[in-house]
Order: sequence, then structure tokens, then C-alpha cells
Amino acid sequence: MSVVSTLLHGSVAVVTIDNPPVNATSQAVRAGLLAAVADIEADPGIASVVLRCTGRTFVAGADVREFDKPPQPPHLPDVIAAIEAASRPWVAAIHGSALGGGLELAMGCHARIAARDARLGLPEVTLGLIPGAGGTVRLPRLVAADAALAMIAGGKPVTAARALEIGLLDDVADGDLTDAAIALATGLEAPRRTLDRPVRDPSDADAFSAQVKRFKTRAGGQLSIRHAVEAVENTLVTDAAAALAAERQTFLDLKDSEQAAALRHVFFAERATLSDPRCKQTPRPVDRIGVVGGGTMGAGIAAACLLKGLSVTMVERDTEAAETGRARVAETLAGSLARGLLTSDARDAALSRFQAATDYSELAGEDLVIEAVFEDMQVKKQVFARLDEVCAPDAVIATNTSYLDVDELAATLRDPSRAIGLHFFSPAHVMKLLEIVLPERVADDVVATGAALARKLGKIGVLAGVCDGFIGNRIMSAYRREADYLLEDGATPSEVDAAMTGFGFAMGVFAMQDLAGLDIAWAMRKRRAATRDPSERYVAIADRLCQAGRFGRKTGAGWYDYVDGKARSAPTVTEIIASERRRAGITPRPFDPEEIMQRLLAAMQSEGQNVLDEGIARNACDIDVTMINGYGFPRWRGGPMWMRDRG
Ligand code: T1G
Ligand code: NAD
Repeated sequence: MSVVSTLLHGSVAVVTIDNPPVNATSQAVRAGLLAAVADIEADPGIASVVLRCTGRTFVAGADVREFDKPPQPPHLPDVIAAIEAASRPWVAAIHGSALGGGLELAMGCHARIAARDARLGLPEVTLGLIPGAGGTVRLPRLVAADAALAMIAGGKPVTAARALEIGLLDDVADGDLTDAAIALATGLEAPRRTLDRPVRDPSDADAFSAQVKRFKTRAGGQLSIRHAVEAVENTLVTDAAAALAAERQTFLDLKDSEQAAALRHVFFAERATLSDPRCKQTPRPVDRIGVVGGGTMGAGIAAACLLKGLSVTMVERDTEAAETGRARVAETLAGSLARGLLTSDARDAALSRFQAATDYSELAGEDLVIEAVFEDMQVKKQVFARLDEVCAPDAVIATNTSYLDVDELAATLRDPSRAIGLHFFSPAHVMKLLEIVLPERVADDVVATGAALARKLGKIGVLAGVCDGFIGNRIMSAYRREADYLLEDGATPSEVDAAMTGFGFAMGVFAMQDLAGLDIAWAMRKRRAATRDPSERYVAIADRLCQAGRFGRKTGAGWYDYVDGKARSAPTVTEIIASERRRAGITPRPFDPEEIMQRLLAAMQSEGQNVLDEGIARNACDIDVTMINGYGFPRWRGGPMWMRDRG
């Protein structure tokens, strides 16, 4: 079966692309489309054309796998130009996602219709690129420039309803999409070429200027966003041909850039994290989820499951705590509703699938139960013992512990093979990363069940071995330790944090500690004091802050003083650091951002190598995915291990 085929429906030619898994515009697809255009142009009996795709989606973009090789003709811009120049009208019939080159192809058509649940977008900036087949020139001719800028520089798709509203779609189909597209095509007199349309100026010039500035600021060091903004600005003031040429050149330059290579690495690495054969086994059911503990994490996990259509039973210590947990869940769903992430009906339906209880026997029917109680081994063992009694024999029992030994917890069960670690990140309904921690005796289908839950929740599941901190927290402990060394050696908290944000982290390591709370790590350090290696350098600055009751934002002071929510350098902290330097006999010296980042990266990479050597992570890609999706490592730099291996 050819990847592009044409069938006649009366005088309408239906051109179908069949290139699984996502109908990417591979070289074969591009050549097939060009041949179809020529055949149709040579047939006077054809009055109009419908372009559709088989499978789960319309064209989801150019084939990212081809980007490392020199582009092969026919090039997508030429295919799109041939369709746009056709003598008969072409209608794109969009289902699933029309993304990148797929949307560019649809914009080269003369009309567009989509299924109601379709999405349309130009995500090229997320790959370190800008649209390279006319997206920055045609989109501002179909929608107002501000809407075009949001799509191109933001990289996020819009729904079919939004696309219809802004003028990107001519119609939305509720019934059979192809039939609706044929009807639309039949009604078109002549092709209206997108490039012949004038650009649509922004609805509000001042707002547009502010939007441009916001995107350029937000871009930070990511080149693609800056170039995307400039391409849209250029389209507004340049003729179409010149704008197309400029866009193509920028695209080709960016395609060979280090940032695009890094982002392609992350794109494929994120899709490979569950390629372990055990993840492909038949999983146990994960429709009914039990959560023990309705605190920060328990409520977040419950909300994450409810938002993805699962049902949840939460068990807390007592009625008051259960009510508090329920309130936290309701508040989280209300936040998602306020952000337009779900309808009020969907929110109500989610709450109808949720119950908060105090009696563990309510968990008897759950497929999988996750404990998210205090980070205390004795408390968790008691909870595991109760779950062992009440849960169905093949129910999976999971722990959300951050640091504790999952093997030790598994051993408390009569059947340890059904225990697994599911390390969510806070806020659990937002953060994409889920570390799936595998105890020694975990059953293969329980691993598959953890992977199935990650997929169901739309999370990126990463397999981890059992150790102190698994992959992410272990590496974070290493660079947090290095940051403490830097303080004692002469740097200040704000210098370290500024070096990290300048590198591309969303937040510096000290600001992050103030947000999470210094007391949690302090409790852990005190627990481990007896077993600490006396020969290892130990920096007591953080302990001194905690002894002074400086636990971070929650106490109004931590590494920084907080005045009206704003962080300020704290004289108390400066004094504590100075006294610790004196005690250690260190003469402080200045550090520039490069040296700070060099030392922090070296700490991440060295601990990452230890994690690989001990088999805690399957490969370096999984470490990069973990640090990007759990700890704010800048995506466009590819991850600590990618940077090390690129040299
Ligand atoms: N090229 C090649 N393979 C792709 C691909 C692509 N564009 N998109 C997905 N795949 C593979 C993916 O690696 C996986 O393979 C399988 O398809 C299922 O993907 C000229 C230059 C469409 C929303 O950025 O957002 O066009 O692991 O697991 O969760 O201006 O895939 O099975 O072997 O993600 O259902 C722009 C990227 C490209 C869209 C479906 N397009 N893809 O999500 O499945 S640049 C994109 C996605 C471009 C033009 C420029 C998602 C999806 P395997 P999946 P999913
Ligand atoms: P929390 O203190 O906010 O919530 C713990 C909840 O467990 C409390 O509501 C408490 O009432 C409940 N609880 C205690 N014993 C119980 C029992 N026997 N039965 C039922 N409920 C009980 O703690 P948290 O921040 O949600 O952390 C929970 C777990 O998640 C810990 O293991 C923690 O290490 C881990 N974790 C936390 C984060 C984070 O950022 N907070 C991130 C990942 C993992």
C-alpha cells in the first residue's frame, strides 16, 4: 500500500496519507503528494480535492528522524506550494493532531475542516526550530498576528473550537469527517490561496508589542523562541516570497544548531523511558486507585488520577484529616477548572469518582493503592501491613516515599512481588515525571502496571533501582552538597541561584529549598548523622539556619528573608556563612557564574555516572529525562549527561 493514495468520490478526489505511526511527512509522503497533485491537475474531471490521513492522526509534522540527515527532495515547502497553486480547491480533513509540517500542509490547502477533538499547532520551537514550510507566513494570513504569535512562539496546540474561532478552520465536523470534507470541497468554487490573503494585523497593536517583549524575555537562552518571534514580525512587514525565504533559511540554520540536537535528543529520550521489555507485559488493572494519606502528595496524586478519569478512594487517619484531604483534592480540581483545563461537568464527574474515608477496608476493591503518609519507615510499615490485610491479593501496593528503602517496605508484605515505588513529584497533578522504583523481587507484570499507570496519567515514567534518592533526588543531593561547598568557599546564595537561572534553570537551588522547606532535609541529615562518613567534607550552614528556625518561605526566612513575598539577601545568613568559613578555616574567594555552573554540572554528571554504574538508572538518557522533567534542568541543553557526552 502506497503511503499516498487517491480515490474518486464523484468529482472529488480524496487523497489519503497512510504513514504510521503519526503520518509524518517523510520523503515518501512528500513524493507521493507531489505525484498526486500532478495526477489530479491532469484530470479535468476532478472538481475538488480532500486531503486526509488514516490512523490516529492527521500529519503530526515532518519526520523528526530525518533531521539529522541532509534534507531530501521534494522539500515540504515545494509540496505545499504545488498544492496551493493547484487549479482545483484542496480541503484538509484534520483529525487527531495537525502539528508542525502537518498544519503547514493544511494551511497550503484552500480550506480546512477538523473533527471536534482535533488539535492544531506549530510546536517547532519545542524542537529548537521554527516552522520551516511556511507556517510563520501563512498562519498570520489566516489568524490575527497575536494569535499566530502565541501559537508559533508558544509552541502549544489549540483546540478545534479555538481554531475555528480565530479563523484557522473553516468548519468543525461532528459526524463523518471525510463526508463533511467532501461536502465542503464540493461547495467551493475556486481555490483561495492562503498566500494571496493579506496578513491579519494584531487586534491590539500595544498588546502585540507587549506579547513580543514577553516572549523574547521568556525565551531566555532558547534561540528558537527568539527567532520565531522575529519571523512573525518579519511576515507583517515583508512580502510573502521574501518572508518564506527568510523563514526557510532560519529553519535550516536552527536545524543544525546544538540546541535543536539537544531537544531532539530529549524528544526521543522521553519516548524511550518505558522501552524495557517488562513494561510491555500485560499490566494489572489500574482503574480504581487507593491513596493512603491526604496530605500534599496524597491529595495531589488523587487529583492526578481523577483528572485522567480514574476513580480514587483516599484513606486518612481520622475524619478531620480525611475532610482536609478531600478539601485539598476539591481545591486542586477547582484550580484546574479555573485554568480551563477541564469543564465544570468533568470536574463534577471527577469528584463523583472520589471518596475520602478513614476505614482501610474501603480499599478492598482497589486495583492499586499508593501510600503517601509521613516519610517515616515505621509509619509506612504499619500502613503496608494494613494494606497487606485489606487489599485484594493481586492489587499492587505502592509507596510514594522520597528516600526510604523500598526493598525493606516490600519485605513486609506476604507477597513482596506486588510492591513497587511510585515517586511522584510535587505538585503531583502537574509534574510530568514519575520515578517507577523497582524492588528486587517485583513481578514483571507489576512493573508493567507501573508503566501503564504512568501512561494513563500522561506522565513520563522512568524506571529506577532502589537506593537513597533513586535517580533524581540522589543527583540533586550531590549538586546541593556542591552548592554548600561553594558557599563555604566564597560564593553567596544569590550568586549560586543567579548562575543557575542564567544557565536556564527555572529556579536556583537555594530558592528551591526555601520553597520546599529546609526542615525536611534537616530531619534527614539528623537521622543520618550517626552513619555519616567523618572523612567527607560536611558544611553545617543549612543546619545553622534550621537551628535558628529559618525553614524557608513557610517561616518567612530561610536562605533569604521574605518581605511581601519577595526574596532579599539575609544579613543573618551572610553572618552564619562567614562564621562557618572561619570555623572551617577557609579564606573566601569570588566565583563567577561559569565556575559555579561548572562545579554544579560536574557534581551532577559524576553522581549520574555513579547512578549508571550501580544500575539505578538504565541509561544516560533516563537521567537527562529525570533532571529535565523533575528538577527544571533546561530542556534546550539536553540534560547533564548529554552535555557531558557532547563534550
Ligand atoms: N517524527 C517522527 N516520529 C514521530 C513524530 C515526528 N514528528 N511524532 C511522533 N513520532 C513517533 C514517536 O517517536 C513514537 O515513536 C510514535 O510516533 C508515537 O509518538 C517542517 C520541521 C503526535 C501528539 O513536534 O507531539 O514539522 O516510540 O508516543 O503520545 O515546520 O507524538 O512508537 O517508535 O508521542 O500519541 C513537528 C511531535 C515536527 C509533533 C502523538 N511536530 N509529536 O502523541 O504518541 S517538526 C511535532 C507529538 C516540523 C515543519 C517542522 C506526539 C503526538 P515510537 P508518541 P502520542
Ligand atoms: P504530608 O505530611 O503533607 O502528608 C502526609 C499525610 O499522611 C498526612 O495528611 C497524615 O495525616 C497522613 N497519614 C499519616 N499516617 C497515616 C496513616 N497511618 N494512615 C493514613 N494517613 C496517614 O506529607 P507529604 O509531603 O504529602 O509526603 C508524603 C510522602 O510523599 C512522604 O513519603 C514524602 O517523602 C513523599 N514525597 C513528598 C514530596 C513533597 O514534595 N512533599 C515529593 C515526593 C514524595
